[in-house]
Amino acid sequence: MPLFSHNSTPAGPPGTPPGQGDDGGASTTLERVAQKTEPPRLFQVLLLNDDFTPMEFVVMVLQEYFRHDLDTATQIMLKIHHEGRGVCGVFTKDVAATKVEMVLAAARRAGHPLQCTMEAA
Ligand code: TYC
Repeated sequence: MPLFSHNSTPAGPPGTPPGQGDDGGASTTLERVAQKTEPPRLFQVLLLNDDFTPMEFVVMVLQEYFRHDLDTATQIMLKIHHEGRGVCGVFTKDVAATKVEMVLAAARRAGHPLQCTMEAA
């Protein structure tokens, strides 16, 4: 959707108000067109519990990839440990997908089976 719609013929010199150009009576009018931009859809990034990934590694992931402080990261990790899954953060689709890939890559590099996924918020 364009920012402006305009009807016919050029305007007058710079600074000439719309519709008052020396255009032989044919005027140009700029109208504001209502913008319809939907807010981006948001996605939760989740970590899943397992029996093998060390708690310290999960806390490190929550600090390094989701910028949580140590206390918050520890609380989220314990919630996942007890409830099976937990939200690391909420992001636009591309950012969420990148976080998932980075966490999975870090877990595989370290030899841990940690699972990370995303779902519509
Ligand atoms: N359950 C794991 C353990 O006891 C810790 C853990 C927490 C693993 C959160 C994954 O997403 C996870 N070592």
